[in-house]
Amino acid sequence: MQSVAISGSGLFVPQARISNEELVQAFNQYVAEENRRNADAIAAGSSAPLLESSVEFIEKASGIKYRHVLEKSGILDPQRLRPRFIPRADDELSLMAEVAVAAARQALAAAGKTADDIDMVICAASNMQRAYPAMAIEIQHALGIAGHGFDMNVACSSATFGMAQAANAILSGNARAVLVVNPEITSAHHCWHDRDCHFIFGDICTAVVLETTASARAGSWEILGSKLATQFSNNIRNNAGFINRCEDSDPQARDKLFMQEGRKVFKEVCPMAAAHIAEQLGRLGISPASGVRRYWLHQANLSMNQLIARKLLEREASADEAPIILDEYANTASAGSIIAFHQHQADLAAGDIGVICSFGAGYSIGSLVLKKI
Ligand code: CO8
Repeated sequence: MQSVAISGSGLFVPQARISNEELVQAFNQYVAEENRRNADAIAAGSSAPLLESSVEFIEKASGIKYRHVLEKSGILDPQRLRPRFIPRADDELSLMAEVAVAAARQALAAAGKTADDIDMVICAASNMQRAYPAMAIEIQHALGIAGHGFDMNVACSSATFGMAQAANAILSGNARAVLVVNPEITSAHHCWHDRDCHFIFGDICTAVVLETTASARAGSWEILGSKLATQFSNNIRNNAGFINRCEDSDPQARDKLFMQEGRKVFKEVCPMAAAHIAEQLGRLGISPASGVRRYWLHQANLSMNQLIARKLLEREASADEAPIILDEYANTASAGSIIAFHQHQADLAAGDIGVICSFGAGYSIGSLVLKKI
């Protein structure tokens, strides 16, 4: 029977990098300025002062040390706290397509494929730069790919859900090979002035090529199975959308950016993700503790990954078993588990089993069990 493999991956990393120290310095300057501006109301007790952030808290609570971003100066400007992007003309390549093309070229080269080999492009990410035309179609055009493309958004699970759709398209004969790109420009929909979460996100783009196992190069990863699950939750939410202007709501209001109940997310998603992976491996007859060589988990929070891996292995996981990349890149939404896969798969041997698993807003969980061929 025909099966599908991931035959190449690519990673675009923005050059600009922000340390926790730099981020906290800018944030605390914003806090001081806001508190000065509101001094009378604070003194009268009608307004609470904003509280400072701290490097120690960020590292302890999340494990994040750095994040890469497409534009640093605007984020670190205490009067702005958001990136400064220059508008582009409609006939210029859009920012999201630009980073996707850079990652895609690497993935194509790694797979030993050219544009002529690809029949379908999926742009899967937690936010799209515009409503239409689809980002995927612009990326397809920029790369000179025939066939078709479409966008999809399942927040942090966009990449895994996208790969599952790609595999189905190949199995059904709709495409010979599929390019899945995950341009995550999280800096533009992240709330850099919210102390509870200002440190969480970074920008990145990942890309993978999927094709039949028969046509894939040696060293590719056969997909033994994929499992997708969603369960509605408001604990991670962003209310920005095209209806906003007709509601006459404030486009700058807090709810038009990423919001979360971080504690609840942590408590609810960890057991769901561990059970999801265990159930899928069980169906494939693979032991989570002894049958899996590597877990490429979603990268939101270090303790979260340690807890999920501990539930699966029934002991602490080593960095070799469940690599962490969020210290360098922070949470990159759907790209996180793919970065881990991209950077930590070459050393494994033919026959080794690995699991990619994403979890996040929706809630949404997507896992792929892979075998190196
Ligand atoms: N500095 C100092 N102290 C702080 C700070 C700070 N920056 N922030 C909070 N504190 C204080 C709080 O005030 C609190 O104090 P007290 O105990 O006195 O009340 C104390 O620290 C503890 O606060 P929390 O309970 O909030 O801290 P946690 O230990 O829970 O850590 C985390 C917070 C890191 C957010 C943690 O809860 C977490 O990581 N949760 C999981 C989050 C997660 O996985 N979310 C997934 C979202 S990603 C996703 O699905 C993609 C969405 C689309 C992408 C959008 C891109 C923009």
